[in-house]
Amino acid sequence: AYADAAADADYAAADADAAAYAARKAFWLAIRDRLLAELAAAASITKPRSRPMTTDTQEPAAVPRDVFSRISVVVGDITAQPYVDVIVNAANESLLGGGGVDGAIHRAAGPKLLEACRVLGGCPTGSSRMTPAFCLNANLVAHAVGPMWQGGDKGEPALLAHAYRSAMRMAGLHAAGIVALPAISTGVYGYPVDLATKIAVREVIAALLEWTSMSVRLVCFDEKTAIVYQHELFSFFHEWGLAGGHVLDLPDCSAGGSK
Ligand code: AR6
Repeated sequence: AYADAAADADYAAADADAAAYAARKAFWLAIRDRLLAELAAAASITKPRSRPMTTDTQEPAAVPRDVFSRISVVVGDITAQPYVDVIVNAANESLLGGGGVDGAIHRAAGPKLLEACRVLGGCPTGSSRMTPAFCLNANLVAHAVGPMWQGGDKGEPALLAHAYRSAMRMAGLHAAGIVALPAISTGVYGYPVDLATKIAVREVIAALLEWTSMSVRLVCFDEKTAIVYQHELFSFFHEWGLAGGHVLDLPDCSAGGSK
């Protein structure tokens, strides 16, 4: 009778998980449908709209379709991801750890990460430094230092772009196949998510054009950020005339990971 009760409890828990999963999946499918409807409504636009330049990155003349198949957006904890070659950290200039994703990465990597960071002696804003990943399920960590948001007129866009570019370049030079990235500067540093996302997407695409065997997993800690990323990716590839032929990966909601 005890075994039966335990089995019943297992089945009930599994049913609850399945219901939660179905609800989250329906949520994402509704968002995808809305975005597709927006794209269809905008289909009369045939040439790229002009976008405000947020960084000094050159607009690519054309974005090959495969670039978009090398980007996925997931919701979750970056330290709990399946193996990646490089995890990008949102660090500060001291490189000596902190809260947010930095704290999570140091906790998961173990104390050797702090020792390795100490040797580096800091890193200026807009740049990055590489260390081993120690106990993380990854090979290397690129510690990127994004800017603190101070209203947007203190060079924040260029500094954020350079932080991404530096980390992606580090990853490329280390022959990374897959790179996991958090939304740098959008937590403790207060960078507005919509503005930061435009820069992140642009820099990631520029890097994927350069490093042709690299893939990127954009790891969002919350669903709201993931929606902004999805939206920016859709609008970016719509602008470059690639809509219709490719469906982006939906975030892996089964992994959970809301704040
Ligand atoms: N996995 C993925 N994303 C996460 C995680 C996680 N485990 N934890 C937080 N985020 P933040 P910043 C998201 O504050 O704004 C640190 O103290 C978070 O929701 O980690 O660049 C450093 O030492 C947000 O979307 O980094 C610096 O002093 C994003 O990661 C300072 O914070 C970045 O939030 C850097 O601030």
